[in-house]
Amino acid sequence: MNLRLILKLAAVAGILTAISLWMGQVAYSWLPPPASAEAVLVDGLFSLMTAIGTFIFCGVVGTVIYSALFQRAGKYDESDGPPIEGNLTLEVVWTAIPIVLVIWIAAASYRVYDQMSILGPMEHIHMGMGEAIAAPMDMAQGMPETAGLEPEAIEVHARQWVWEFYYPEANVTSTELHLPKDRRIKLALTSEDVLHGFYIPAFRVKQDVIPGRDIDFEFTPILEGKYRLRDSQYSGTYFAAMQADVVVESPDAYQQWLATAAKSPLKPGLNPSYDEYQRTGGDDHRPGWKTVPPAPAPMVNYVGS
Ligand SMILES: [Cu+2]
Repeated sequence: MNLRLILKLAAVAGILTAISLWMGQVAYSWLPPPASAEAVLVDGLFSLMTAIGTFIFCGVVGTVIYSALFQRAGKYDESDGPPIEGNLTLEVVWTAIPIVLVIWIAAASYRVYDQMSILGPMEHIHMGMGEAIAAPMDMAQGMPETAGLEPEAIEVHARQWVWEFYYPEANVTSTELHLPKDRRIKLALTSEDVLHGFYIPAFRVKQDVIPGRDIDFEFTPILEGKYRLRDSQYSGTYFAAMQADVVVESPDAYQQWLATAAKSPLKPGLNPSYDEYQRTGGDDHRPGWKTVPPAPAPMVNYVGS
């Protein structure tokens, strides 16, 4: 290879790198605002993978386009190309680069999972032994300093098709999830019937809620605002209505909310699936197959909107 060609290729690689880095930054805007410490980590990983993907995509597609435009055979040239066989350097390079990339992505992913303290599915669960396995809380850089404080424990009960939240310390029940900002949250996820999925896109965390199990799930909200909890596992007829608002507020506002809610009398909570079922007259007036009737609205201190 002559020097000219090397310089040309280096320039192309430089341009590709610049485009990839830019795309990696743009990738942050494709996702909802990162409202948890975990979301920041996940978005960083997503940005890295987008940048690497952009480099490979542009490199491959660019080479194909360049070849098609500038290296094409003459119109009636049907002869074979030169019989090139074997190039040890090239083979070593194209084997080494993917290996390095895969190891790089694996290491970055592992680091993110490690910082999130995401455990395997079996470690999430304490099998009725009354003993929760605490996640090793190694507050990595970027994670808010909440060490020393016990995680805020909240119970999440999933049933067809409503989310019910219980705050044991204040003895409060709600159909809208309230969370204090910058505080480690420890949810105990239980399902009373079938498989549901706890998923808040703005938090980038997701966990299956498995009937018969009591699953610990921890994360740290860092951005005040209103988000949406969705069911990420198909759980039956009114599964799409199985959503709830998630309000992240300052610890003071959260305590205030708990105190006010604790004084409120119990009333029927939000339950869109039940309302819809009633409106259509139950199974008698529904076309097609019968459905499991939705559970009646839970009795809660705070309904939400
Ligand atoms: Cu569900």
